[in-house]
Amino acid sequence: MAEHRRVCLIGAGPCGMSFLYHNQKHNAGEVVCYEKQSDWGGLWNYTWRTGLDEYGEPCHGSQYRDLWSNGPKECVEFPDYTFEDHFGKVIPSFPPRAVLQDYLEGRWRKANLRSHIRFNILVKNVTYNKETDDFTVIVKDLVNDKELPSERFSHVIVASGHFSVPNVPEFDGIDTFRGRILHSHDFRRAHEFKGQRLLIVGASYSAEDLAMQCTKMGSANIITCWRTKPMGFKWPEGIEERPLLTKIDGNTINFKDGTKAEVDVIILCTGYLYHYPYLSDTLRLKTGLRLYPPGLYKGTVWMGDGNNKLMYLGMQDQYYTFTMFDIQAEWACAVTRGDKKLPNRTEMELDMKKWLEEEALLKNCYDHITFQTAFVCDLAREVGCKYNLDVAALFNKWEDDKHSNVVTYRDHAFTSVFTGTPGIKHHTPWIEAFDDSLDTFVNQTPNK
Ligand code: NA7
Repeated sequence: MAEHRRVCLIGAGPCGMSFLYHNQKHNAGEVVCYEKQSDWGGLWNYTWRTGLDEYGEPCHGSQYRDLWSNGPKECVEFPDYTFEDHFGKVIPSFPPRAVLQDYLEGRWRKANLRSHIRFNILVKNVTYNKETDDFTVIVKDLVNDKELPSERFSHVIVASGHFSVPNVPEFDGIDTFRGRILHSHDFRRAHEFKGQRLLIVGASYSAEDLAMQCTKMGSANIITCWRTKPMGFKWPEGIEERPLLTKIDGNTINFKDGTKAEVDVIILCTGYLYHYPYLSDTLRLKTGLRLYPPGLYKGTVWMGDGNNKLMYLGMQDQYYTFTMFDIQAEWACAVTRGDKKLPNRTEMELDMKKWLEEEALLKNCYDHITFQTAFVCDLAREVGCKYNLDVAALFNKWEDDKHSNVVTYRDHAFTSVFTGTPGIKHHTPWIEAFDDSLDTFVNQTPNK
């Protein structure tokens, strides 16, 4: 039995690293962090692999090589470690993947967090022991292909993400398609689709960004199709939106509006599953993508089986990302330390109900931003955070920019609310910027 606080942390991505960060800051004691990948960073740890990893486990990575931030970095900035702190200067607002990864790693390196992580360790089983009010965790050492002796923990923090197990629907006639079919989880390089006619299924972030990336890299033409609601952007030439496909017949795609099109490739941008096979049934969060997944007090404490000692980080649909994960982790860390006392179950249920009722009334992206801002600020209040984390005005401006021009929204400059230093523009408009190296972006050197 774990007689004292001993925390099992699952995942060393931005959420898990924030938990380690706050645990260290409070000198709060033992946290064992298990990470199945060989490096930290979660989804920011880019891999060329798709399908299975080197140990035969499902490949976690969903990042593509050409990814540039689709939101201003000023909306994800840590108040206690700004981009200016990290790079020593102001940089433009929409960095490529490597720049964001470097920023995250800078904060983690500064706090010396690496030694707390056990890499290449897969969590296989987590169960709650009612009699002893603790958890038994079984893990596997992937390098040595060996299950390790089970361990006991007072708390479990699930930070293994929810954008790595693809949701892959079936479509009538898809087995007759003669071209390549892939999910956005397996998309790595847009160059591959140069000159090709693409069908993109879905109408959310991945559909929007892959359509834009592939156009930028020279795809012939792209049709995106939607199920519930079109994205509705003013698309550049070469991209069009149609209602959902109804049937596939060879390379011919039939759509709900009666139109047809010939395509070479189908990319399913159909989202991800919440998939936690290592958790016993009563501990498992079961939800779709929501701003307030039901069953989590303060979006964090699992209410499903009443132990209040299992917490989930970052399970929300996201506008705020790094800062939301960070305040959530700070709050969760305070709960595990006993510094933040949880109210009784009735009060927790009432609190969740209030958020869920508000979530049900949201109508558009601006409402979503207001809702998530309130969620983040509520957690900040709960832990007595000295910073104002509200960047709703920046998010609203970003939505305006994107709806006014989806090609140029990344060319705008935003001002950090924490440093107040006015933002600067990138030397090259995003649509013409092909060099996504850190050096070129940060040092504003021209395209190589
Ligand atoms: P999302 O945001 O979960 O979006 C999934 C999209 O896929 C959404 O438009 C869904 O339509 C659509 N979808 C799901 N199932 C189907 C079926 N069966 N048929 C047609 N369309 C379907 O995932 P993304 O990958 O775009 O974004 C994930 C994160 O990556 C995002 O939060 C960013 O942080 C980056 P619906 O609207 O439900 O009808």
